[in-house]
Amino acid sequence: MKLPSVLEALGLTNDNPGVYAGRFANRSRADAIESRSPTDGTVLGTVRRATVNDYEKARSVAWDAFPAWRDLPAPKRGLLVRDIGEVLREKCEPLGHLVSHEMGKILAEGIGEVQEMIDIADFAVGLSRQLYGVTMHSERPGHRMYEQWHPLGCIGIISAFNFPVAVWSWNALVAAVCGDTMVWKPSPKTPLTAVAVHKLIEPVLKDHGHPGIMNLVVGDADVGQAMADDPGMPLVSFTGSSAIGKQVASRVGARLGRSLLELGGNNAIIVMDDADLELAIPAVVFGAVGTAGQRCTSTRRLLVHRDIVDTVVRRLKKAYAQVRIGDPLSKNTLMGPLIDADAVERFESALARIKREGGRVVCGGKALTTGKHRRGHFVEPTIVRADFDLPAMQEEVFAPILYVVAVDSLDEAIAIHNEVPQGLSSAIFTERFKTAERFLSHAGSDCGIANVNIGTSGAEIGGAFGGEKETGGGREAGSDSWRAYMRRQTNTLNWSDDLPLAQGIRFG
Ligand code: UN1
Repeated sequence: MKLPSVLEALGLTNDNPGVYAGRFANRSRADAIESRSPTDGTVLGTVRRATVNDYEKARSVAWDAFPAWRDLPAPKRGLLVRDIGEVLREKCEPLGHLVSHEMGKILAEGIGEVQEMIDIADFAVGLSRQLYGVTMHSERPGHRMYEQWHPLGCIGIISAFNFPVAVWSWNALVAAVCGDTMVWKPSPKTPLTAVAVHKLIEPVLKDHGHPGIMNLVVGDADVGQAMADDPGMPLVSFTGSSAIGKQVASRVGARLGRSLLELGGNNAIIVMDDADLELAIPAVVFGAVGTAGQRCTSTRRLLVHRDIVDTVVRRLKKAYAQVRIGDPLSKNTLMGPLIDADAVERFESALARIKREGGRVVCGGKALTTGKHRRGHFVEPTIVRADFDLPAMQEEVFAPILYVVAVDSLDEAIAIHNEVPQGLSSAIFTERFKTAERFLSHAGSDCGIANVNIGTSGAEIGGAFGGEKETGGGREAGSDSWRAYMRRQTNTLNWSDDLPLAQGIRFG
Protein backbone atom coordinates (compact mmCIF):
# COMPACT_ATOMS: atom_id res chain seq x y z
CA MET A 1 0.00 0.00 0.00
CA LYS A 2 1.21 3.47 -0.89
CA LEU A 3 1.55 5.95 1.94
CA PRO A 4 -1.52 8.12 1.17
CA SER A 5 -3.88 5.14 1.20
CA VAL A 6 -2.20 3.79 4.35
CA LEU A 7 -2.73 7.13 6.10
CA GLU A 8 -6.30 7.32 4.90
CA ALA A 9 -7.10 3.79 6.04
CA LEU A 10 -5.77 4.69 9.47
CA GLY A 11 -7.66 7.99 9.68
CA LEU A 12 -4.51 10.09 9.64
CA THR A 13 -5.69 13.09 7.70
CA ASN A 14 -5.21 16.75 8.23
CA ASP A 15 -8.80 17.56 9.07
CA ASN A 16 -8.81 14.90 11.70
CA PRO A 17 -7.31 16.38 14.83
CA GLY A 18 -4.79 14.24 16.55
CA VAL A 19 -4.82 12.50 19.83
CA TYR A 20 -3.94 14.18 23.06
CA ALA A 21 -0.73 16.12 22.64
CA GLY A 22 -0.17 14.54 19.29
CA ARG A 23 -1.89 16.70 16.68
CA PHE A 24 -1.25 15.32 13.25
CA ALA A 25 -0.64 17.64 10.36
CA ASN A 26 0.84 17.17 6.94
CA ARG A 27 3.11 20.12 7.17
CA SER A 28 6.21 20.84 9.08
CA ARG A 29 6.22 23.31 11.97
CA ALA A 30 8.83 24.51 14.42
CA ASP A 31 7.25 22.59 17.25
CA ALA A 32 6.72 19.53 15.10
CA ILE A 33 8.37 16.16 15.07
CA GLU A 34 8.94 15.11 11.52
CA SER A 35 8.61 11.50 10.60
CA ARG A 36 11.07 10.79 7.84
CA SER A 37 11.19 7.64 5.78
CA PRO A 38 14.44 5.80 6.50
CA THR A 39 14.14 4.38 3.00
CA ASP A 40 14.16 7.56 0.94
CA GLY A 41 14.18 10.49 3.36
CA THR A 42 10.75 11.85 2.43
CA VAL A 43 8.66 13.41 5.18
CA LEU A 44 5.88 10.97 5.94
CA GLY A 45 4.07 13.35 8.25
CA THR A 46 4.53 15.61 11.22
CA VAL A 47 3.30 15.37 14.76
CA ARG A 48 3.18 18.14 17.30
CA ARG A 49 6.04 17.82 19.73
CA ALA A 50 4.62 17.37 23.21
CA THR A 51 6.06 19.36 26.09
CA VAL A 52 6.44 18.44 29.74
CA ASN A 53 3.29 20.47 30.28
CA ASP A 54 1.45 18.22 27.83
CA TYR A 55 2.78 15.23 29.73
CA GLU A 56 1.44 16.60 32.99
CA LYS A 57 -1.99 17.08 31.43
CA ALA A 58 -1.94 13.55 30.04
CA ARG A 59 -1.03 11.97 33.36
CA SER A 60 -3.82 13.93 35.05
CA VAL A 61 -6.28 12.62 32.49
CA ALA A 62 -5.00 9.10 33.15
CA TRP A 63 -5.26 9.47 36.91
CA ASP A 64 -8.77 10.93 36.64
CA ALA A 65 -9.75 7.91 34.58
CA PHE A 66 -8.29 5.47 37.08
CA PRO A 67 -11.02 5.11 39.78
CA ALA A 68 -13.76 4.16 37.33
CA TRP A 69 -11.45 1.83 35.43
CA ARG A 70 -10.24 0.22 38.64
CA ASP A 71 -13.83 -0.35 39.75
CA LEU A 72 -14.72 -2.20 36.57
CA PRO A 73 -14.29 -5.96 37.11
CA ALA A 74 -11.21 -7.30 35.35
CA PRO A 75 -13.17 -9.58 32.94
CA LYS A 76 -15.13 -6.49 31.83
CA ARG A 77 -11.87 -4.63 31.30
CA GLY A 78 -10.92 -7.57 29.12
CA LEU A 79 -13.88 -6.81 26.85
CA LEU A 80 -12.40 -3.42 25.99
CA VAL A 81 -9.07 -5.04 25.22
CA ARG A 82 -10.89 -7.60 23.08
CA ASP A 83 -12.34 -4.76 21.00
CA ILE A 84 -8.88 -3.23 20.63
CA GLY A 85 -7.75 -6.61 19.32
CA GLU A 86 -10.64 -6.57 16.82
CA VAL A 87 -9.69 -3.12 15.52
CA LEU A 88 -6.09 -4.26 15.15
CA ARG A 89 -7.25 -7.32 13.21
CA GLU A 90 -9.25 -5.10 10.92
CA LYS A 91 -6.40 -2.61 10.40
CA CYS A 92 -3.52 -5.08 10.41
CA GLU A 93 -2.63 -4.41 6.77
CA PRO A 94 -2.46 -0.60 6.82
CA LEU A 95 -0.86 -0.46 10.26
CA GLY A 96 1.72 -3.07 9.24
CA HIS A 97 2.43 -0.99 6.14
CA LEU A 98 2.84 2.16 8.20
CA VAL A 99 5.32 0.36 10.47
CA SER A 100 7.35 -0.55 7.39
CA HIS A 101 7.13 2.95 5.92
CA GLU A 102 8.16 4.66 9.13
CA MET A 103 10.51 2.19 10.82
CA GLY A 104 11.91 0.53 7.72
CA LYS A 105 11.42 -3.13 8.62
CA ILE A 106 10.24 -5.27 5.73
CA LEU A 107 6.52 -5.65 5.24
CA ALA A 108 6.36 -9.24 6.48
CA GLU A 109 7.88 -8.04 9.72
CA GLY A 110 5.67 -4.93 9.83
CA ILE A 111 2.57 -7.11 9.53
CA GLY A 112 4.17 -9.56 11.99
CA GLU A 113 4.53 -6.77 14.50
CA VAL A 114 0.82 -5.97 14.31
CA GLN A 115 0.11 -9.69 14.63
CA GLU A 116 2.13 -9.60 17.83
CA MET A 117 -0.27 -6.87 19.07
CA ILE A 118 -3.26 -9.01 18.16
CA ASP A 119 -1.73 -11.99 19.94
CA ILE A 120 -1.12 -10.04 23.13
CA ALA A 121 -4.66 -8.67 22.97
CA ASP A 122 -6.00 -12.23 22.85
CA PHE A 123 -3.68 -13.20 25.67
CA ALA A 124 -4.75 -10.24 27.79
CA VAL A 125 -8.44 -11.02 27.29
CA GLY A 126 -7.90 -14.51 28.74
CA LEU A 127 -5.69 -13.05 31.43
CA SER A 128 -8.52 -10.77 32.55
CA ARG A 129 -10.10 -13.85 34.12
CA GLN A 130 -6.85 -15.22 35.50
CA LEU A 131 -5.28 -12.59 37.73
CA TYR A 132 -4.81 -15.27 40.33
CA GLY A 133 -3.61 -14.86 43.86
CA VAL A 134 -2.61 -17.79 46.03
CA THR A 135 -4.03 -18.92 49.34
CA MET A 136 -1.89 -20.31 52.12
CA HIS A 137 -2.56 -22.21 55.31
CA SER A 138 -2.38 -20.04 58.38
CA GLU A 139 -0.48 -21.30 61.40
CA ARG A 140 -3.33 -20.03 63.56
CA PRO A 141 -6.64 -21.88 63.98
CA GLY A 142 -9.68 -20.20 62.45
CA HIS A 143 -7.58 -17.99 60.22
CA ARG A 144 -7.34 -17.71 56.48
CA MET A 145 -4.51 -16.20 54.48
CA TYR A 146 -4.37 -15.24 50.87
CA GLU A 147 -2.76 -12.85 48.44
CA GLN A 148 -4.58 -10.61 46.05
CA TRP A 149 -3.46 -8.25 43.32
CA HIS A 150 -4.65 -4.69 42.88
CA PRO A 151 -4.02 -2.19 40.09
CA LEU A 152 -1.12 0.20 40.51
CA GLY A 153 -2.73 3.34 39.09
CA CYS A 154 -1.40 5.34 36.16
CA ILE A 155 1.74 3.84 34.66
CA GLY A 156 4.24 5.15 32.10
CA ILE A 157 5.33 3.32 28.97
CA ILE A 158 8.42 4.46 27.06
CA SER A 159 8.98 2.48 23.88
CA ALA A 160 11.69 2.29 21.24
CA PHE A 161 11.64 2.84 17.49
CA ASN A 162 12.43 -0.76 16.56
CA PHE A 163 9.11 -2.20 17.70
CA PRO A 164 7.11 1.01 17.51
CA VAL A 165 3.73 -0.54 18.25
CA ALA A 166 4.11 -4.11 19.57
CA VAL A 167 6.04 -3.25 22.71
CA TRP A 168 3.41 -0.65 23.62
CA SER A 169 0.76 -3.35 23.29
CA TRP A 170 2.65 -5.84 25.51
CA ASN A 171 2.59 -3.25 28.25
CA ALA A 172 -0.66 -1.43 27.58
CA LEU A 173 -3.01 -4.33 26.98
CA VAL A 174 -1.78 -6.34 29.94
CA ALA A 175 -1.72 -3.25 32.20
CA ALA A 176 -5.24 -2.38 31.05
CA VAL A 177 -6.74 -5.69 32.15
CA CYS A 178 -4.81 -5.29 35.39
CA GLY A 179 -6.80 -2.08 35.94
CA ASP A 180 -4.08 0.47 35.31
CA THR A 181 -4.38 3.58 33.21
CA MET A 182 -1.37 4.87 31.30
CA VAL A 183 0.64 7.43 29.39
CA TRP A 184 2.70 6.28 26.43
CA LYS A 185 5.82 8.06 25.23
CA PRO A 186 6.83 6.44 21.95
CA SER A 187 10.17 6.98 20.26
CA PRO A 188 10.17 10.36 18.51
CA LYS A 189 11.72 8.46 15.57
CA THR A 190 8.41 6.67 14.98
CA PRO A 191 5.67 9.13 15.92
CA LEU A 192 3.17 8.32 13.16
CA THR A 193 2.67 4.69 14.09
CA ALA A 194 1.98 5.75 17.66
CA VAL A 195 -0.56 8.34 16.56
CA ALA A 196 -2.12 5.75 14.25
CA VAL A 197 -2.51 3.27 17.10
CA HIS A 198 -4.13 5.90 19.27
CA LYS A 199 -6.50 6.88 16.49
CA LEU A 200 -7.55 3.25 16.20
CA ILE A 201 -8.13 2.71 19.89
CA GLU A 202 -9.78 6.05 20.75
CA PRO A 203 -13.26 5.05 19.47
CA VAL A 204 -13.00 1.77 21.40
CA LEU A 205 -12.11 3.60 24.62
CA LYS A 206 -14.99 6.04 24.05
CA ASP A 207 -17.51 3.29 23.25
CA HIS A 208 -16.64 1.60 26.50
CA GLY A 209 -16.97 4.85 28.43
CA HIS A 210 -13.31 5.05 29.46
CA PRO A 211 -11.73 7.52 27.05
CA GLY A 212 -8.95 8.58 29.44
CA ILE A 213 -7.32 5.26 30.27
CA MET A 214 -4.75 5.29 27.46
CA ASN A 215 -2.87 8.47 26.59
CA LEU A 216 -0.16 9.39 24.16
CA VAL A 217 2.56 12.00 24.48
CA VAL A 218 4.90 12.22 21.52
CA GLY A 219 7.87 14.04 22.94
CA ASP A 220 11.59 14.04 23.53
CA ALA A 221 13.84 13.05 26.40
CA ASP A 222 12.50 15.85 28.63
CA VAL A 223 9.12 14.14 28.63
CA GLY A 224 10.73 10.78 29.47
CA GLN A 225 12.63 12.41 32.32
CA ALA A 226 9.50 14.06 33.68
CA MET A 227 7.83 10.67 33.64
CA ALA A 228 10.77 9.01 35.40
CA ASP A 229 10.85 11.72 38.07
CA ASP A 230 7.09 11.85 38.60
CA PRO A 231 6.20 10.52 42.05
CA GLY A 232 2.70 9.95 40.68
CA MET A 233 3.97 7.30 38.27
CA PRO A 234 4.20 4.09 40.31
CA LEU A 235 5.68 2.16 37.39
CA VAL A 236 7.71 3.23 34.40
CA SER A 237 8.21 0.58 31.75
CA PHE A 238 11.16 1.45 29.57
CA THR A 239 12.40 -0.26 26.41
CA GLY A 240 15.64 0.99 24.92
CA SER A 241 19.37 1.04 25.38
CA SER A 242 21.12 -0.05 28.57
CA ALA A 243 22.70 3.41 28.83
CA ILE A 244 19.36 5.25 28.92
CA GLY A 245 17.82 2.41 30.93
CA LYS A 246 20.33 3.04 33.71
CA GLN A 247 19.30 6.70 33.82
CA VAL A 248 15.61 5.81 33.91
CA ALA A 249 16.20 3.22 36.64
CA SER A 250 18.19 5.59 38.80
CA ARG A 251 15.68 8.44 38.45
CA VAL A 252 12.73 6.16 39.16
CA GLY A 253 14.70 4.42 41.92
CA ALA A 254 15.60 7.73 43.57
CA ARG A 255 11.90 8.18 44.37
CA LEU A 256 11.50 4.46 45.12
CA GLY A 257 9.22 3.95 42.15
CA ARG A 258 9.31 0.77 40.13
CA SER A 259 10.86 0.44 36.74
CA LEU A 260 10.32 -2.38 34.28
CA LEU A 261 13.35 -2.48 32.04
CA GLU A 262 13.80 -4.13 28.69
CA LEU A 263 17.25 -3.06 27.57
CA GLY A 264 20.01 -4.11 25.25
CA GLY A 265 20.91 -7.63 24.22
CA ASN A 266 24.10 -9.16 22.90
CA ASN A 267 22.55 -12.39 21.82
CA ALA A 268 24.53 -15.41 20.74
CA ILE A 269 23.83 -18.65 18.99
CA ILE A 270 26.06 -21.61 19.76
CA VAL A 271 26.41 -24.01 16.83
CA MET A 272 27.79 -27.37 17.91
CA ASP A 273 29.56 -29.81 15.59
CA ASP A 274 26.48 -32.04 15.42
CA ALA A 275 24.07 -29.18 14.57
CA ASP A 276 21.59 -29.51 11.75
CA LEU A 277 22.86 -26.72 9.52
CA GLU A 278 19.65 -26.77 7.50
CA LEU A 279 18.07 -25.28 10.60
CA ALA A 280 20.98 -23.29 11.93
CA ILE A 281 21.91 -21.28 8.84
CA PRO A 282 18.43 -19.80 8.15
CA ALA A 283 17.98 -19.15 11.88
CA VAL A 284 21.23 -17.20 12.00
CA VAL A 285 20.35 -15.23 8.87
CA PHE A 286 16.92 -14.30 10.23
CA GLY A 287 18.41 -13.46 13.62
CA ALA A 288 21.28 -11.35 12.33
CA VAL A 289 19.84 -9.78 9.17
CA GLY A 290 16.14 -9.58 10.10
CA THR A 291 14.97 -6.05 11.00
CA ALA A 292 18.46 -5.03 9.78
CA GLY A 293 19.86 -6.18 13.12
CA GLN A 294 17.68 -3.70 15.00
CA ARG A 295 15.89 -6.08 17.34
CA CYS A 296 16.93 -6.32 20.93
CA THR A 297 16.87 -10.06 20.23
CA SER A 298 19.01 -9.84 17.05
CA THR A 299 21.75 -12.42 16.79
CA ARG A 300 25.05 -10.61 17.26
CA ARG A 301 27.46 -13.40 18.12
CA LEU A 302 27.89 -16.85 16.65
CA LEU A 303 29.97 -19.32 18.63
CA VAL A 304 30.72 -22.19 16.29
CA HIS A 305 32.52 -25.44 16.93
CA ARG A 306 35.95 -25.19 15.32
CA ASP A 307 35.40 -28.35 13.22
CA ILE A 308 32.57 -26.71 11.28
CA VAL A 309 33.30 -23.01 11.56
CA ASP A 310 34.65 -22.65 8.01
CA THR A 311 31.68 -24.50 6.57
CA VAL A 312 29.28 -22.35 8.55
CA VAL A 313 30.96 -19.11 7.44
CA ARG A 314 30.99 -20.28 3.82
CA ARG A 315 27.29 -21.09 3.93
CA LEU A 316 26.46 -17.84 5.68
CA LYS A 317 28.39 -15.83 3.11
CA LYS A 318 26.42 -17.53 0.38
CA ALA A 319 23.14 -16.78 2.15
CA TYR A 320 24.17 -13.16 2.81
CA ALA A 321 24.99 -12.69 -0.86
CA GLN A 322 21.35 -13.41 -1.62
CA VAL A 323 19.96 -10.87 0.83
CA ARG A 324 18.18 -8.23 -1.21
CA ILE A 325 18.59 -4.86 0.43
CA GLY A 326 16.20 -2.05 -0.39
CA ASP A 327 12.68 -0.74 -0.12
CA PRO A 328 11.13 -2.59 2.82
CA LEU A 329 7.75 -2.46 1.12
CA SER A 330 8.82 -4.23 -2.04
CA LYS A 331 8.09 -7.93 -2.05
CA ASN A 332 11.57 -9.23 -2.72
CA THR A 333 13.39 -7.21 -0.10
CA LEU A 334 14.82 -9.08 2.84
CA MET A 335 16.56 -6.21 4.56
CA GLY A 336 15.44 -2.59 4.78
CA PRO A 337 17.36 0.46 5.96
CA LEU A 338 18.62 1.40 9.40
CA ILE A 339 16.46 3.93 11.18
CA ASP A 340 18.54 7.06 10.55
CA ALA A 341 21.89 8.58 9.60
CA ASP A 342 23.15 8.28 13.18
CA ALA A 343 22.56 4.54 13.07
CA VAL A 344 24.64 4.29 9.88
CA GLU A 345 27.38 6.29 11.56
CA ARG A 346 27.35 3.95 14.55
CA PHE A 347 27.59 0.98 12.16
CA GLU A 348 30.58 2.55 10.44
CA SER A 349 32.39 3.52 13.61
CA ALA A 350 31.78 0.08 15.08
CA LEU A 351 33.43 -1.45 12.03
CA ALA A 352 36.39 0.91 12.24
CA ARG A 353 36.83 -0.14 15.86
CA ILE A 354 36.40 -3.83 15.06
CA LYS A 355 39.17 -3.62 12.46
CA ARG A 356 41.41 -1.67 14.80
CA GLU A 357 40.98 -4.35 17.41
CA GLY A 358 41.82 -7.18 15.04
CA GLY A 359 38.40 -8.35 13.84
CA ARG A 360 38.32 -9.52 10.20
CA VAL A 361 35.40 -8.49 8.02
CA VAL A 362 34.62 -11.48 5.80
CA CYS A 363 31.47 -10.12 4.22
CA GLY A 364 29.73 -6.75 3.96
CA GLY A 365 31.08 -3.93 6.11
CA LYS A 366 30.02 -0.90 4.14
CA ALA A 367 27.24 1.65 4.07
CA LEU A 368 25.35 1.70 0.76
CA THR A 369 25.28 5.22 -0.58
CA THR A 370 24.75 4.99 -4.30
CA GLY A 371 22.05 4.08 -6.82
CA LYS A 372 18.70 3.08 -5.36
CA HIS A 373 20.18 3.15 -1.89
CA ARG A 374 21.46 6.71 -2.01
CA ARG A 375 18.57 8.42 -0.27
CA GLY A 376 18.14 5.86 2.51
CA HIS A 377 20.12 4.62 5.48
CA PHE A 378 21.26 1.33 4.03
CA VAL A 379 24.19 -0.81 5.09
CA GLU A 380 25.49 -4.21 4.11
CA PRO A 381 24.82 -7.13 6.41
CA THR A 382 28.21 -7.89 7.83
CA ILE A 383 30.08 -10.91 9.12
CA VAL A 384 33.22 -10.50 11.23
CA ARG A 385 35.57 -13.31 12.25
CA ALA A 386 36.82 -12.54 15.72
CA ASP A 387 38.76 -13.94 18.63
CA PHE A 388 36.72 -14.50 21.75
CA ASP A 389 38.24 -11.48 23.49
CA LEU A 390 37.54 -8.82 20.87
CA PRO A 391 36.58 -5.82 23.04
CA ALA A 392 34.05 -4.48 20.50
CA MET A 393 32.07 -7.67 20.91
CA GLN A 394 31.03 -6.64 24.41
CA GLU A 395 28.80 -3.90 23.05
CA GLU A 396 25.43 -3.92 21.42
CA VAL A 397 25.41 -2.07 18.10
CA PHE A 398 21.94 -1.79 16.59
CA ALA A 399 23.03 -2.91 13.11
CA PRO A 400 23.47 -6.14 11.17
CA ILE A 401 26.95 -7.04 12.39
CA LEU A 402 27.52 -10.69 13.23
CA TYR A 403 30.68 -11.87 14.99
CA VAL A 404 31.78 -15.45 14.40
CA VAL A 405 34.03 -17.01 17.02
CA ALA A 406 35.44 -20.54 16.86
CA VAL A 407 35.08 -22.65 20.00
CA ASP A 408 36.47 -26.06 20.93
CA SER A 409 33.92 -27.28 23.43
CA LEU A 410 30.54 -26.62 24.92
CA ASP A 411 32.13 -25.41 28.15
CA GLU A 412 34.19 -22.87 26.27
CA ALA A 413 31.15 -21.78 24.26
CA ILE A 414 29.07 -21.26 27.39
CA ALA A 415 31.88 -19.32 29.09
CA ILE A 416 32.26 -16.96 26.12
CA HIS A 417 28.52 -16.81 25.75
CA ASN A 418 28.03 -15.50 29.28
CA GLU A 419 31.01 -13.16 29.21
CA VAL A 420 29.11 -10.08 28.02
CA PRO A 421 27.31 -7.49 30.13
CA GLN A 422 23.91 -8.18 28.54
CA GLY A 423 21.66 -11.21 29.07
CA LEU A 424 18.58 -11.17 26.86
CA SER A 425 18.34 -14.03 24.38
CA SER A 426 20.40 -17.09 23.49
CA ALA A 427 20.22 -20.27 21.48
CA ILE A 428 22.05 -23.49 20.76
CA PHE A 429 21.90 -25.73 17.72
CA THR A 430 22.64 -29.33 18.55
CA GLU A 431 21.11 -32.74 17.99
CA ARG A 432 22.45 -33.99 21.32
CA PHE A 433 19.95 -34.01 24.14
CA LYS A 434 22.59 -33.74 26.84
CA THR A 435 24.25 -30.75 25.21
CA ALA A 436 20.91 -28.97 24.90
CA GLU A 437 19.96 -29.65 28.49
CA ARG A 438 23.31 -28.47 29.74
CA PHE A 439 22.91 -25.21 27.83
CA LEU A 440 19.50 -24.74 29.47
CA SER A 441 20.72 -25.71 32.95
CA HIS A 442 21.75 -23.35 35.75
CA ALA A 443 25.33 -23.81 34.51
CA GLY A 444 24.38 -22.87 30.95
CA SER A 445 23.02 -19.70 29.36
CA ASP A 446 22.59 -16.77 31.75
CA CYS A 447 19.95 -15.12 29.58
CA GLY A 448 16.26 -14.53 30.14
CA ILE A 449 15.53 -16.44 26.94
CA ALA A 450 17.34 -19.65 25.95
CA ASN A 451 16.31 -21.68 22.91
CA VAL A 452 17.25 -24.97 21.32
CA ASN A 453 17.28 -25.35 17.55
CA ILE A 454 15.59 -22.02 16.96
CA GLY A 455 17.25 -18.62 16.82
CA THR A 456 17.44 -15.77 19.33
CA SER A 457 14.81 -13.48 17.86
CA GLY A 458 11.13 -13.77 17.08
CA ALA A 459 9.88 -14.84 20.49
CA GLU A 460 6.20 -15.69 20.93
CA ILE A 461 4.21 -13.46 23.28
CA GLY A 462 3.08 -16.33 25.51
CA GLY A 463 6.39 -16.51 27.36
CA ALA A 464 7.81 -13.90 29.69
CA PHE A 465 10.06 -11.62 27.63
CA GLY A 466 13.15 -9.95 29.04
CA GLY A 467 16.61 -10.64 30.33
CA GLU A 468 19.24 -10.37 33.00
CA LYS A 469 22.30 -8.23 33.77
CA GLU A 470 22.38 -5.05 31.68
CA THR A 471 19.21 -6.14 29.92
CA GLY A 472 17.56 -4.86 33.07
CA GLY A 473 15.78 -7.85 34.63
CA GLY A 474 12.26 -6.93 33.54
CA ARG A 475 9.75 -9.37 32.12
CA GLU A 476 6.97 -8.34 29.77
CA ALA A 477 4.28 -10.00 27.63
CA GLY A 478 3.16 -13.51 28.58
CA SER A 479 3.38 -15.95 31.49
CA ASP A 480 2.96 -14.11 34.81
CA SER A 481 4.54 -10.83 33.63
CA TRP A 482 1.22 -9.16 34.52
CA ARG A 483 2.32 -9.07 38.15
CA ALA A 484 4.67 -6.18 37.35
CA TYR A 485 1.61 -4.01 36.63
CA MET A 486 -0.13 -4.73 39.94
CA ARG A 487 0.51 -4.36 43.63
CA ARG A 488 0.39 -7.40 45.86
CA GLN A 489 -1.53 -7.54 49.08
CA THR A 490 -1.33 -10.27 51.72
CA ASN A 491 -4.52 -10.70 53.70
CA THR A 492 -5.10 -12.56 56.95
CA LEU A 493 -8.68 -13.05 58.14
CA ASN A 494 -9.61 -14.28 61.59
CA TRP A 495 -12.94 -16.12 61.70
CA SER A 496 -12.34 -17.61 65.20
CA ASP A 497 -13.38 -16.19 68.58
CA ASP A 498 -9.78 -15.90 69.78
CA LEU A 499 -6.88 -13.63 68.93
CA PRO A 500 -3.87 -15.95 68.80
CA LEU A 501 -0.63 -14.24 67.81
CA ALA A 502 1.71 -15.57 65.18
CA GLN A 503 4.98 -17.22 66.22
CA GLY A 504 3.19 -18.39 69.39
CA ILE A 505 3.75 -15.08 71.13
CA ARG A 506 1.79 -14.53 74.35
CA PHE A 507 1.22 -10.88 75.10
CA GLY A 508 -0.20 -9.91 78.48
C1 UN1 B 1 12.50 -5.86 20.78
O1 UN1 B 1 13.36 -5.94 19.92
O2 UN1 B 1 12.47 -4.89 21.58
O3 UN1 B 1 11.45 -11.64 20.08
C2 UN1 B 1 11.38 -6.82 20.91
C3 UN1 B 1 11.40 -10.79 19.19
C4 UN1 B 1 10.17 -9.93 19.07
C5 UN1 B 1 10.21 -8.80 20.03
C6 UN1 B 1 11.48 -8.00 20.02
N1 UN1 B 1 9.02 -10.75 19.35
O4 UN1 B 1 12.30 -10.63 18.37
